[in-house]
Amino acid sequence: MTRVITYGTFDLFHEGHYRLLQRAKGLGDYLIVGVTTEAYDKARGKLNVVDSLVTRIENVKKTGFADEIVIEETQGQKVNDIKKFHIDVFAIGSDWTGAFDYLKDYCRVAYLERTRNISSTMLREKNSPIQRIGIIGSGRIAARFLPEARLVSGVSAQGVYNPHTESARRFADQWDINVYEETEAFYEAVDAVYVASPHETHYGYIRDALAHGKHVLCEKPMTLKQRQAEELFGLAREKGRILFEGIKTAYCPGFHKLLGIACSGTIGSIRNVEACFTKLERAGSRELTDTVYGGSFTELGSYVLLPVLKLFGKAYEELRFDTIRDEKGLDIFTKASFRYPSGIATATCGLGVKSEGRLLVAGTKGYIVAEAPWWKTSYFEVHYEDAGRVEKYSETFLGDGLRYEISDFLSMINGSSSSEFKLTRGESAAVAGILERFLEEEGRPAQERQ
Ligand code: C2G
Repeated sequence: MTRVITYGTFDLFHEGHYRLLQRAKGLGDYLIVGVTTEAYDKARGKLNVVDSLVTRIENVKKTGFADEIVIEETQGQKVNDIKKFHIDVFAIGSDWTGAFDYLKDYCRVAYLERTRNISSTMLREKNSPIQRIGIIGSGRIAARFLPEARLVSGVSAQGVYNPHTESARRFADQWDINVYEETEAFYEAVDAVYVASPHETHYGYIRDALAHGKHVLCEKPMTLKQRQAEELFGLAREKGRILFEGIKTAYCPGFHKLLGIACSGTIGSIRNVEACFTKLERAGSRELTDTVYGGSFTELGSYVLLPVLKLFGKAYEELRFDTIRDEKGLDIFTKASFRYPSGIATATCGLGVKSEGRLLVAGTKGYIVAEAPWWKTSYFEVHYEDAGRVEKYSETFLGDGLRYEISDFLSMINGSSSSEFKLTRGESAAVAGILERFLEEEGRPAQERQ
């Protein structure tokens, strides 16, 4: 009996998949089909999978070609499967020609000609038209966004707007996108907007973009006032548009896994959360010279508040800030201390003081620790009373990580999945409320430009 194996995601099952399975089955007597998990697809950079694993398996089953279906979860699994299932032939589409030659040591490798003019990507684009994203702002963050957006299928960077037209023009040239000098023409040309302008201008731009019926992905901090965040989410709902705050850690697969483990009871009840992120800035940087909106907490606070709010919620009983300021009065190191009914937390950040950037979640049975850069979580450990027992977890974090939030933003626009739970509207508004209170206590209340 000749045993054949093939693998795939089989998203939005189509004729190309059908024909591949049919021919793979024709190569032998028994066909095993490996269907990828979402986590494995994410790890290999395939971000926009629409169908759930269950649906994809069902679709493979329905063809009647698969004698057995297995789940493909990790890199390196193919070799083990081939040995385990005594495989004679490994089959895969010709788009992979050469990529699996290393399996020739274990079985015959067959590259089957790919069916032309059909692909899951094409179907995804047909079902949900490409979202043309316009970028507001042309600084460092906007420059980080573009290469990441290019890796997410289903979005295209349409152009840039910045009232400082010189900067916008330079940016557009560099990235080969359009430049818009008037907001009306800009909104006319786009479906969604990425706001990467200075903090104090976010509110005005978001309101404007929503009023024009555009979806909005806004850099953190979305606003510096809770009431404004709530108002904007209300407006988005009214307009039937997605408003999404880009605290990238919230969408990063490793951080998501860490939260899952923390909430699973593995470390017991959570009693303490300590999050720290410091980044020494150059003396002349905007962050250290803007005496109204600069400083460590407006810059990095969103990151360190995130695990606190995710793990303990928004209903803290006490909040106190301790701050070290520079000669201009700007906070260069800030510690926000929270008291909750069942635990305590600190969110610490610095631009002028260096500390160990780590995330620590302590519970009644053990603790989780993720070292810097935990805000791009790719590795963490779970420790227990028995010092010899350490569980290690790793997760892929590709590039700058913005691709994850862009991909989630897109899924929410297309209605294919809801990522709202990763950072809820309430959590976003709570972050704004904490930043607002901090700025008030610092004697520099936010006055967003309208
Ligand atoms: N395929 C095809 N013709 C198409 C589209 C896809 O023959 N028009 C084949 C692919 O070459 C692959 C299978 O259908 O053999 C599944 O394709 P995908 O769902 O895109 O999965 P893929 O990312 O190719 O999975 O471990 C995963 C595998 O290594 C590859």
